[in-house]
Amino acid sequence: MSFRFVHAADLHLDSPLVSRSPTTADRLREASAIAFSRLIRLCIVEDVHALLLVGDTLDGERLSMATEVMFLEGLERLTQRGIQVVVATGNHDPGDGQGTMLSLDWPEGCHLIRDENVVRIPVKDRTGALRGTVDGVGFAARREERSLALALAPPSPRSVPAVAMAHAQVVESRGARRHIPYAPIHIAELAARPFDYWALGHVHLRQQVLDRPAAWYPGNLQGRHFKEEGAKGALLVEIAGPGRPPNVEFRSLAPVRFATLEVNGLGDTRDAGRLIEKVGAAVESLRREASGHEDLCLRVRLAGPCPLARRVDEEELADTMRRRWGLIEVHCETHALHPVLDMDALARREPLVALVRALVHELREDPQAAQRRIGDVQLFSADDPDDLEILEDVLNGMDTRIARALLDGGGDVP
Ligand SMILES: [Mn+2]
Repeated sequence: MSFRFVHAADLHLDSPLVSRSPTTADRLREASAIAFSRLIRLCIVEDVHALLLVGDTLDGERLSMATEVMFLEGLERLTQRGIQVVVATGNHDPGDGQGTMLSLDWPEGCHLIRDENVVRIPVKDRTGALRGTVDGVGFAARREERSLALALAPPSPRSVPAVAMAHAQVVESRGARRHIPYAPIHIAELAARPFDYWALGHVHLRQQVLDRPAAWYPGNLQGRHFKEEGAKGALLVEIAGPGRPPNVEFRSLAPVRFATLEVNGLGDTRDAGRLIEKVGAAVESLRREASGHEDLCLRVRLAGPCPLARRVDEEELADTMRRRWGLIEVHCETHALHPVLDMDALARREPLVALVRALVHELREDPQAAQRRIGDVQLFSADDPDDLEILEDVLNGMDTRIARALLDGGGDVP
């Protein structure tokens, strides 16, 4: 008998969205409600045994009445159908005495894991048969520096799949550095606790952090800014039996997607029409990927040589794009765009351009070289994917940007 559940985390309901325009903020509030109703529908349509919400369900203490009603009614639709709901607290919605999480009128069949004390929930189906167990810990207070998940251990022996849930920072996960390192845990520590599945929350980038036992972050439910890009949703998990590897499927639920488009190859773009056409091709391909049911907030980075480099107005282009393709929000960045330069000739003429070119080439080919140059200062690790991404960003077009700066400083365009 399999155990089937939906794993979601970091809903951040009623996030204040201060960094967005009022219009976008309205769309995102609506999108967050739609994503939540899709999450509920997913549980019903897939007829799962449980919904796991692994922390930061609420963004902060304040929950509007409309959101509170929507949230509790959604959960009640599940519990009425015999689908159990397990909610663990996180740093945004701690379970201490004054918290909103404690004052909510949770429907029967909802379990709140509110502090560091391990809770084990037997999950049963409608016939009363045991399908799986969920062990979890939660945050009592906002700041939690202890490794709470270390207290979790699977039942032994067991007749049904065992799942662990914890809002925690897996130290080695991608994008971990963008989050405060609350309740840190290492991959080796997850591996040493042989659950059938680790349901994690906190890091907003969806990822599998470990293969056996499978450990996943589902990412947040609806992106709110450009650090939360791509399709967002929840994981549908099925475990055929204890010790069996889970089947994990991502389901896209967010109606609004944040994305960054890098547009290069503009060397032959001599007029506005051609520029719009080139950018439009990139927008269309993103739309196809988003399968047409997501509205887009776009950041468009134009880079490389372009005859229009000195004419492009960021705001004007963004506005044109927004209207033309019905996008919610568009930001254009053109700082990496430059006039068509003969870099070989420049490098021969300008020693600084030659030096930067050689350096960029060296760092691209051999990221370890960056480490050697930086020396013992532990700012950069050539083994860290986050660091390599930052390095690649910095290097991208660096030689031509410096060449352009030199030219703007009095040189002639060759
Ligand atoms: Mn968190």
